[in-house]
Amino acid sequence: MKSIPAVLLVDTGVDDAFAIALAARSPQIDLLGLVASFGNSKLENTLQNTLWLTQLLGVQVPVCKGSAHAFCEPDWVPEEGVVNCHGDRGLGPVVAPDTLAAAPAGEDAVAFLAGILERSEEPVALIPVGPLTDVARFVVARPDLLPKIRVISLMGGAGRGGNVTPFVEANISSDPEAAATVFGCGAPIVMCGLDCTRDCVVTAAMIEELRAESEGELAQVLCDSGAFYLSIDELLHDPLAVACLIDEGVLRTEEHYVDICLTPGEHRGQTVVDWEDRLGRPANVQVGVAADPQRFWQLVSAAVKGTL
Ligand SMILES: [Ca+2]
Repeated sequence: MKSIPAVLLVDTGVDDAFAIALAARSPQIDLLGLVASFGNSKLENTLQNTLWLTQLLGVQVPVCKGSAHAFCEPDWVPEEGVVNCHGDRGLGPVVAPDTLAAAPAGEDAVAFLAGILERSEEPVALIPVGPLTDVARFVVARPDLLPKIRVISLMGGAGRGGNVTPFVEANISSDPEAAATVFGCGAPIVMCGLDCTRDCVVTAAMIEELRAESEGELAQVLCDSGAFYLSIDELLHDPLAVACLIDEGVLRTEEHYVDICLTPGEHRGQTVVDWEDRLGRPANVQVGVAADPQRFWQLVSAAVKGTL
């Protein structure tokens, strides 16, 4: 299979770190760039984490500084000291060095994405695994480049049951207006939401087995971060949005019309799926409904070990 040109948009984040390793090491993905935004931690942390991971992976992939806040909420600041499964700085107990050899690309995310899509002969897959802010900014600024988007394979959303509220998933909740813009942009969308990432269970025992089979600093960082994160939430969400491009058998999807709820309250940011197509509107999303956990972990664990 020919490799797929792709840009990964991250908010690194423990599960983002595994997604970066998978995208960078899979021979089926030609990783052309990374964009780091706010999300699992504030922008300065997610950017530093992303740069550090590319250094540990030994890949020369440009990293762009993305958005520090949501599309329509310029005053948003992350809550300090909130204990979550990503820890204070994004990688759980592991902290990226303050000084790194790599520096971010000197472009705004819109110009960065436009340059990559313009230079690519083939349409490029965008893989957002954090808030959809930078993808939304891009499709608004450069609708002329929509035909150069092969697919937007995103981690986010939930057709049935959320993780921020009973209805809403975290990435979409972080920037609902951006999500509404992206879901309505007309590019092909694959939604790896909680409906399918709930199948991507990774246990502490699986991480320890992986640690025993791996060598090198990257694997150590991923296993240390992963052990912390999985002790709180046993689901490794983000790599599924990458894995489904590498192996179509990883994900089962259904085509449906999906809308984003923007009404204030506990439904704000809900991905409302018309499961029975009652509205009769054209489907805009391939909704992931189930994942194959064995095939998923086979890819992710091989990426960590460097045996893909
Ligand atoms: Ca993420």
